[in-house]
Amino acid sequence: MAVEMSDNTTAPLLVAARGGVPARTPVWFMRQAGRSLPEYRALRAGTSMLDACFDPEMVCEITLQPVRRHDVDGAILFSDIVVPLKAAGVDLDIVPGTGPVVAKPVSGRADVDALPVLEPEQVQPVADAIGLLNARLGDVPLIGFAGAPFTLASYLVEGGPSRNHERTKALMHADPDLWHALLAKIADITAEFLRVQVAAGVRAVQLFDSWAGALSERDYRRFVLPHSKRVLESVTDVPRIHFGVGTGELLPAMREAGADVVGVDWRTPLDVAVRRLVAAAPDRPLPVVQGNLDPALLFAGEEVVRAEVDRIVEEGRAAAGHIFNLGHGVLPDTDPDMITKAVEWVHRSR
Ligand code: 1CP
Repeated sequence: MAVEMSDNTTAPLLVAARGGVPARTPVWFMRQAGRSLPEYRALRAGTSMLDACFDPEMVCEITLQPVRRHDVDGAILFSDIVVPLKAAGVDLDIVPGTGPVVAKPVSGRADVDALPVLEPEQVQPVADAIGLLNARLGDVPLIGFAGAPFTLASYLVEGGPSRNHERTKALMHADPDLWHALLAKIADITAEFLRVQVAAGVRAVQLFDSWAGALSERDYRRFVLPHSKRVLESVTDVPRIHFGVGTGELLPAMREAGADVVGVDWRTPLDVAVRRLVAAAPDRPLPVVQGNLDPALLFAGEEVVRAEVDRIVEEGRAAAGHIFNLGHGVLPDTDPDMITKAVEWVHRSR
């Protein structure tokens, strides 16, 4: 589906996202804001994660920190995928060292019926942060984001981080009607959260379906794809990036969800990913991809990182556009100087 873009900038990230030829290969890193930066840890000391997410000045400053330090081509809004759930009234917390923890996990019809809708004013602090950021970012595009319905459902059903997603998969198969009702409600919240961010001025969005790779393609198509597709269709005027971990087998199905850019983790080389995406839709234009340096390799030394950057840039030439990124988020102990160097090498690569 052609997307109407109101943003006529030459910002490399946005040019690449539309399949154009940017002045340099754009690069940003998932989880670039936060944990790996000493200036982030200093600023966050004494403030809980969720309090930080609802403090516009703090969101603005944390979002800017990696842009100042690394010369990245995109700023990712500092927030979390559970922020819209919290704002809408779901009782949850982000526990240091663990992640999101839900007080009363969803298990039956009454729990699904009780899920609230998100009113735009409940995430006004996020919109305010975006306003501050746009005044301070210059031409570096701000990327908004939200959690995809499946990944958010996993936190709501499991009650917290989960390795196997067993309660989630049990619900999906044992009571498909309830499952679809749950995902439809989450999709409404996610779509509203993205609409608020776009209205406030983000110039691209990423839909994080981090845990979708836990599903078979069959289950993804039946239980998840229609809901993610509906969310992506609800965002109309900025490029949309769609990302998951371990999704090599799901790439063709994910393309059907309709995003402008498909994120690829480190397990699938970008040229292989492009072949799979093309085979799934031979009549559509060549896809645009984002990825896919293994975040663990930032610990392997300069020579390794430099060679990986070259390989990935080369493999990315198979696509209509390539936004360089990691295959998943920056790991907490990563040396920030290695991130700065990787950015420099990506920029020098063409
Ligand atoms: O630069 C950035 O990307 C920072 C903004 C950001 C983003 C995009 C944060 C801050 N969280 C997210 C998205 C997010 N949150 C995802 C999708 C991306 C991914 O796959 O990594 C997911 C799955 C979460 C859920 C979450 N929140 C986890 C993972 C738990 C698990 O299941 O393994 C964790 C640890 C959090 C807390 C969190 N989010 C962000 C920060 C800086 C933190 C740590 C806060 C703290 O402990 O005080």
